[in-house]
Amino acid sequence: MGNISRGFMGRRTASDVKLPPGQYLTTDFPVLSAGPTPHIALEKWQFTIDDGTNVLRRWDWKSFRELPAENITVDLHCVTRWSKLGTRWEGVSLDAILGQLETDAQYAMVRSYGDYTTNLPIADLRNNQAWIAFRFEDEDLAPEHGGPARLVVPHLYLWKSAKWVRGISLMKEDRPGFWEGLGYHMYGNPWREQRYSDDE
Ligand SMILES: Nc1nc2c(c(=O)[nH]1)N[C@H]1C(S)=C(S)[C@@H](COP(=O)(O)O)O[C@H]1N2
Ligand SMILES: [Mo]
Repeated sequence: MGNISRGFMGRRTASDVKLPPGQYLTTDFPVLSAGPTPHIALEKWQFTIDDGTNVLRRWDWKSFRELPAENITVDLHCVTRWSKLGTRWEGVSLDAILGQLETDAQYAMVRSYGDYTTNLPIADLRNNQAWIAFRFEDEDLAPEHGGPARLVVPHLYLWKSAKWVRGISLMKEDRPGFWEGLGYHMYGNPWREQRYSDDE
């Protein structure tokens, strides 16, 4: 099939696309993990939302998979400068997860199996911008890429897309997660090149 007939869902090339500043295009899918890959049995998997004191919501794999799932096609931008375009995922929108949850908290700490954390404003998890994905390119998400399930929040640098997610802690004030505590930006907008803590 030629490029033209693939339509807007087809894979774009460097010439059709404006990448965020300082990024280059890649077609492979590098694995970037700060530690070993945890292997989580589906029977043991849980996802919880807490407010720092109490668990407010809890899903096991079965109840999580009963939530409505969506297919999304999104571009990924890693702070190590690779971008990968048109990646296809299936996942549950954070809108379905957070639902009608009433909270005056403004920030979230996303928690992973294996103890990785990353912080972001709750507003960035809502409004169809973030998903908990469990399939990638029509296959169950591979453990090295975050399976059984990972956060996908494509409008921020990819370190915010926590692999092996296990929950979200709601916070009244912003606090740094793993990379943010090591000098990476608290927000991480690739279009504004917010790589390190002293970038505006
Ligand atoms: N739990 C966890 N999530 C993580 C990481 C990690 O080390 N642990 N690395 C982050 C970083 S820095 C990047 S670039 C992406 C990489 O995702 P990939 O390995 O699927 O390419 O995952 C992010 N999510
Ligand atoms: Mo990264």
